[in-house]
Amino acid sequence: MKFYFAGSIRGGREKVATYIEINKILEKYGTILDKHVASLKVTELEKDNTDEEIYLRDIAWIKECDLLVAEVSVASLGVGYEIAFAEKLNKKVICIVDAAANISGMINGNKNLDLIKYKNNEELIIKLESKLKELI
Ligand code: 6K6
Repeated sequence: MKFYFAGSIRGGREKVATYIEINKILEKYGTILDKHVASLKVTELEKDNTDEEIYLRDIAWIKECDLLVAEVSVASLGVGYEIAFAEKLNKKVICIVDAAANISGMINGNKNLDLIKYKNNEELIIKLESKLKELI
């Protein structure tokens, strides 16, 4: 199982600790194509890539993945774009959101997406593992 993980970068890194927790779970079930999104060193890891190179590489990885998992608590143009792109390709998409976040209506209202709402890390882990077992 190949995963693409989407999480806010220039939209804000407030939820990076949650991205790291999600990536730990995904690694139990398959390979994450883009590990840098959940890294504390993303700026350093990507410093030699132009935005055009990043865009072309990320689009290719979304085409390659079996499942896109997006943490959507922090509003991000890039994450929204990636979700819509994956949906158009008929990829499976799981969105994960902090129950206290002000989630976009374009995600909350799209019943084509699997949406996991969590109040704490324990709940997130239980719900994500259960969803992965259902889909894989
Ligand atoms: C690092 C620090 C600032 O800019 C960078 C390099 N930029 C990116 N590197 C890797 N992936 C990126 C970058 N910009 C956007 N993405 C993709 O879009 C990732 O796959 C994320 O899921 C999403 C983040 O979008 P923004 O709009 O929050 O940056």
